[in-house]
Amino acid sequence: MTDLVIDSLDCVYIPFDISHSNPAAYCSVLTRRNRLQYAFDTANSIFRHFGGMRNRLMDLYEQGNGAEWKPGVSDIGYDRFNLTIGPWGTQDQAWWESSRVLFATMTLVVSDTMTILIKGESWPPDDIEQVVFCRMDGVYYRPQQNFLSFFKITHLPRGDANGDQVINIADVMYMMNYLFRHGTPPVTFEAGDVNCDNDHGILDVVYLINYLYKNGNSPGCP
Ligand SMILES: [Ca+2]
Ligand SMILES: [Ca+2]
Repeated sequence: MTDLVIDSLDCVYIPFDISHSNPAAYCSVLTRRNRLQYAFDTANSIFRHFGGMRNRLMDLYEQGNGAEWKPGVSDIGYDRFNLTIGPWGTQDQAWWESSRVLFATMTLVVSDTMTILIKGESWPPDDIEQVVFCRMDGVYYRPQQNFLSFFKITHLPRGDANGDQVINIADVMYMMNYLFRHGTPPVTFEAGDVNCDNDHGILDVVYLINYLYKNGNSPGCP
């Protein structure tokens, strides 16, 4: 049973540090998909359903609640950015601390392999430079499961499912093996999502074959 006080979310603040494998590389947070005014652009929102997972905030919005959630990406620099999200309406604050649902999907543009570190070393937070999840009764908490402290992002073109920097028949075989023989997933989600519909399926294989052998469109988003 849901307790709206305990299972609530009053604010989220997550500071990130970025380190690059190549000092000359760049990283930018893709503004169009992460800024406040696009919060409920259902295809591009930071709250979009992604990779077969439901986003809790998009679910709320689709049920007629949640329009007052305010996401923002601030203090964007070469080696850092902050993600802040705050709900302004009571219904919008309903959350489930132990639920394994998607919270937000960040979109970044990278030119190399980079590591993003969530700055959450000390707990509870004593200043704004650390992760803050706050309930509507003012209690801080940390998400219970799978709270990553860092993750790597590697740039791969869509279609390069096996990650060898070439798009060819080997990627078709790799995707077939993954989809139908319980093989290894694509090296990055985007590399396997050839047709850019936020999912992996036979349509991605068809798209790749059309591109490689039938003068079809290049992999990627329109
Ligand atoms: Ca490849
Ligand atoms: Ca796809």
